[in-house]
Amino acid sequence: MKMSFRWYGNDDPVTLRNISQIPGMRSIVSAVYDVKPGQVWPEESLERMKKQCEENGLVFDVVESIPVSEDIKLGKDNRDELIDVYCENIRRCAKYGVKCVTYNFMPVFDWTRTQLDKEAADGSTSLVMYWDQMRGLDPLVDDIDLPGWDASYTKEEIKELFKAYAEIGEDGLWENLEYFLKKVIPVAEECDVRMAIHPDDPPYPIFGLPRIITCEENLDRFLKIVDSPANSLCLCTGSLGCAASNDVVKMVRKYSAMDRIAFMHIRNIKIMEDGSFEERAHLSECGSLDVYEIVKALVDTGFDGYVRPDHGRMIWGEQGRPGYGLFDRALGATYINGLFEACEKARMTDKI
Ligand code: DNO
Repeated sequence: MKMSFRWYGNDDPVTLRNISQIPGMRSIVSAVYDVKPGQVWPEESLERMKKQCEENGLVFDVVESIPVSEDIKLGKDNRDELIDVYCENIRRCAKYGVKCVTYNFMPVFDWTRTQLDKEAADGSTSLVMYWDQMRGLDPLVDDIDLPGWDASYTKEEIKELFKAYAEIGEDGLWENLEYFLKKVIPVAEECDVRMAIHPDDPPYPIFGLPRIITCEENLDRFLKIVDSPANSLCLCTGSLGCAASNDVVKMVRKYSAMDRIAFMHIRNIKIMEDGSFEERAHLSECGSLDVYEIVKALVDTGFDGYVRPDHGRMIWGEQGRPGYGLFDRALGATYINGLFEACEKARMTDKI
């Protein structure tokens, strides 16, 4: 496996130097942040990113994300032009050494939480989604300011988007995803890039918007649309794991054995009785997921893709981007590295 770390570019309080000091760190996961979604990424930005990473002994070979415009997800008339831009961005990333591109197909907004700084008994803070904070919120009435929520929409625009998604529903979203994949995956194949779809986070409808990358049945359906390693998963344990019905270990084992996981996001969550969840430290004993079994499933199936320690808590007084501080993610990386080493050595011994 290739250990990686997400970096938000030069505005990130976490520096490449910091990241390079984490033992076993290899790759940088980043994106071009200086242009709007739907625009072509300047080659200079990619070139600069590659160079900066190399100067710090790191490889820039994973992109997260090239965002998919709402008009593509909604199947609007202008989607072909937007998909052309998308493909051009894949080509440009490949030119600068990128091997894996992460994206999601979630309507309107990305991950959803109700609080970013919930304090635990030990004074650390983390992201949570509590149903009692969620209920009662109505995006058509309230000014929603949730993480992952694009605050740049006006209320009118939000209304239009909700209406449009209600009209197409899940079936329409699947059709539009299929249309997108059939255009984009051949380009990724040509460029030797693996596209990695991120599951919906959390993996169930929010505010009535359709969500489809949610469970084993739907992941099977997704992978069959274009049966190619270039059409793969970014298997995010914390996103899929928020639905108790998802058997994350089973999913990891199955899709890794099929060589359809390009990227692993590893983190732990604790599912509460009412289905709410809290992000926790990476260790198995801290949450609902068995991280040892997840890593073992990867090792048993010969996984050689990218791994990153996903969201960390804020600890030791660190201030920064919620979920993306240095300290707890570095602890996560070290823990995950330890699990890999142990599982790999045990496997070698078994073989002898
Ligand atoms: C959250 C991330 C997601 C992810 C996108 C991929 O921290 O895992 O925002 O980057 O969904 O497009």
